[in-house]
Amino acid sequence: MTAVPTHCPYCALQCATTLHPVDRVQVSVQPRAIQAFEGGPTNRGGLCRKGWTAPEVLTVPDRLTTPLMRNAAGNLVAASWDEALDFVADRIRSLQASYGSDSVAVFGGGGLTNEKAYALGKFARVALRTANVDYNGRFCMSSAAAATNRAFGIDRGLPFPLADLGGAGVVLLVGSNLAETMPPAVAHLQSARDAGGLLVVDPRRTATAGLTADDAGIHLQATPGTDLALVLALTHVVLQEGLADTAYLSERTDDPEGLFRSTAAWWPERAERVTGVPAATIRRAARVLAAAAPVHGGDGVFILTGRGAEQHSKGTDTVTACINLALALGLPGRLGSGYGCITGQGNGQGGREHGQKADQLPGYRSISDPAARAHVARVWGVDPEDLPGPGKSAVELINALGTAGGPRALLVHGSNLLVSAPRLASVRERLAALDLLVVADVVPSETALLADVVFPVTQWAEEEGTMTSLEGRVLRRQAAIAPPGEVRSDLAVFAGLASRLGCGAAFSTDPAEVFEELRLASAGGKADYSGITWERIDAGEALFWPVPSPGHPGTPRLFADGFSTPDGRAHVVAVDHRPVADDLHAAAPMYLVTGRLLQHYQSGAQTRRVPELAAAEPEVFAEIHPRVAAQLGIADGRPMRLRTARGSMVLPARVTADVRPDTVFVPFHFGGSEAVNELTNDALDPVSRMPEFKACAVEVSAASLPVTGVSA
Ligand SMILES: Nc1nc2c(c(=O)[nH]1)N[C@H]1C(S)=C(S)[C@@H](COP(=O)(O)OP(=O)(O)OC[C@H]3O[C@@H](n4cnc5c(=O)[nH]c(N)nc54)[C@H](O)[C@@H]3O)O[C@H]1N2
Ligand SMILES: Nc1nc2c(c(=O)[nH]1)N[C@H]1C(S)=C(S)[C@@H](COP(=O)(O)OP(=O)(O)OC[C@H]3O[C@@H](n4cnc5c(=O)[nH]c(N)nc54)[C@H](O)[C@@H]3O)O[C@H]1N2
Ligand code: SF4
Ligand SMILES: [Mo]
Repeated sequence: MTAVPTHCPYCALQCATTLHPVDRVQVSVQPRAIQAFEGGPTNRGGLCRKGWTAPEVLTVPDRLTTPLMRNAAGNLVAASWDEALDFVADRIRSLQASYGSDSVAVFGGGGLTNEKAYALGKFARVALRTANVDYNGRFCMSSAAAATNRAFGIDRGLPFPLADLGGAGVVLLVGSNLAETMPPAVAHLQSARDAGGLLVVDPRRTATAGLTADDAGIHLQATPGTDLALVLALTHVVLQEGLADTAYLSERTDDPEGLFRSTAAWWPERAERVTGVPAATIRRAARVLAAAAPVHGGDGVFILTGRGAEQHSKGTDTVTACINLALALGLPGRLGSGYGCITGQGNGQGGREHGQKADQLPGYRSISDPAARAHVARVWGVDPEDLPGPGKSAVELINALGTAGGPRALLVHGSNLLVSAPRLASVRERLAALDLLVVADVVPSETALLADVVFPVTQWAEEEGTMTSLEGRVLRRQAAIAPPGEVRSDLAVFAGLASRLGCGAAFSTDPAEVFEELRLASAGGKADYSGITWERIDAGEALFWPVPSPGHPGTPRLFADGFSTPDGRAHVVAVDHRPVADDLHAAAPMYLVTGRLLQHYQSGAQTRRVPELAAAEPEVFAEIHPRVAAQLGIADGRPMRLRTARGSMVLPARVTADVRPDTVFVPFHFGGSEAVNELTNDALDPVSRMPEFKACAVEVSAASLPVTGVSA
């Protein structure tokens, strides 16, 4: 076999790689510079440590290679595909006969290819006829998606190519640790750093915040959960000091007055009391932002949000405040400026466009829109009346499992809920209350180990398909090797179950065929893929959606001529600050903040199995400030206890001055007794239904117990 051009399996940067098969089951990987759109390739020919070691996951010793079924003794044992599919189809049929079609739920993932994600949504709506389908993007992108839909009428994480950052005078990163979560992307921050314009809002001095050193920018080390107040104050200064782009505001937004009103009360001294960021620093940051804005002849400003700003019960409003700041500066739709959200998962963007989300149909259509239903029903060959309506969002779906009237069966494709969902004690309880749990995965994840039936599925280097990067660029994933053992695509699970359930609609197991159908289903939708073909991508075309016809060049930059709202203007939504849902009190006087490490990916199901990565970060820990550690008698490397309203956990301390004194930080990549989601809060954002992973009150104490252990 020859070298195969494809992309990294992990994050949304989707670094281009070349795979060289070394034998039947293993590949070696090299970075590849892809034909770029103007300013240069997104990864600049680089890979992070996870990308370099990704081939290891193909041959981990416990790779799933046959279907597994739980036997009478309660053990998972090998089974044939026919046995496993027959069993699952029988159980689904009898549960739906007793409890109705909504009694079977499906949970998808933003790591699935577009083809898999599309087939999953169609399978849920057409074969199961259930409203209950949602996915882990609810934990990830949903607040930014809700805010951008509200303001711009469309949600494409970056409405411009990443390389556009390359010429900017200022990049403001709100709650993003880009240097650890997408290391090759840091190259695009250089021009802002050179201009002294890298602004980073993070309660920790992360590797990214560290890039502001030596006058390269400003680290605004705000109190967790206070970004909204901070951004309102930045906007206040821009407006009060006459630095706003007033012509832009009146031409391109619907309510400049509303913007003034909603920020009028957020003078910097007031924001200082809430955020801990000195008023003088807020003023300085606002002036740096304005000086680089196009209206003042600057080199351009990008405002970007990450999960640190979004994973809150007010995440949608925080992103809205960032968009309002961008509007005040006249950025969105201007070449070399803009607002964007940094999508996380490999196909986090495409995964939210083709129907895995409870309220969506392919092409980013609304499942409540009669015209959208009619279009998609026609492509699927079903009656629009037979399509279910919107279902429950991820956390609400999990909380309903096994309750009276709630789903009694759950099929999981591409998520390790038992590590990554908030408030795990309740997740465990809800999963245990199910009559049937089916998990498709590549490895025996914590969630798969709890299932009644496990399907072994293909991963990146073994499959064909497409992924949509954080820029909205559609990329090809190509197979370099054949899958091992009895491994099949998720597509085979959907097709095998659909036919056994007597579903008349077509479920192809050929991803190329599925993509052709996705093109039709997305045609005319916001995320219109109808002009994209695998051949065009393979020929090296840089195709950013929408691509509404075969001859269309794609849309690298949105909003140049108007926004996707009915009146073409950006909608100003007035928002105000509010506290964290589970805020500090006398018994829990510090914030627990969670997030990522460079070495691990998500629930760690894949990266904890890579020896080099596991050796680099073998176990969970908590970052704590030296002053507080000393007060509490906690020494570096020694056990400390964290207690929140959800549970308590003992873990080793990593004493570091990089974290605010009122904050402890714990990575969420570890399972079992090391899972920090035992402690996190599942309070939801009212608009996006995003849970508040990023901040809750915690009591911290020294512990004498052995390190790592969870108790209620
Ligand atoms: N190494 C690695 N890379 C990844 C992933 C991974 O698991 N590992 N996952 C991918 C995915 S799916 C995603 S979504 C992205 C996420 O990428 P990021 O958003 O960069 O990642 P996080 O570490 O979750 O959060 C970013 C920062 O938010 C800070 N933070 C916490 N609370 C607050 C707050 O209230 N306000 C502010 N301003 N900051 C706060 C944290 O200290 C953290 O440094 O990464 C992608 N890339
Ligand atoms: N406390 C806390 N919790 C968080 C976050 C946080 O910042 N803090 N971040 C949240 C965010 S942003 C995200 S995105 C979620 C992610 O958390 P999860 O949803 O758990 O994501 P992964 O760990 O990527 O899980 C993907 C699973 O799918 C498997 N897999 C890989 N490819 C395929 C495939 O093609 N098909 C199938 N069927 N399976 C496949 C992998 O082996 C893995 O077990 O975590 C969320 N949880
Ligand atoms: S930055 Fe993301 S896509 Fe690039 S190599 Fe690392 S994990 Fe893979
Ligand atoms: Mo994510």
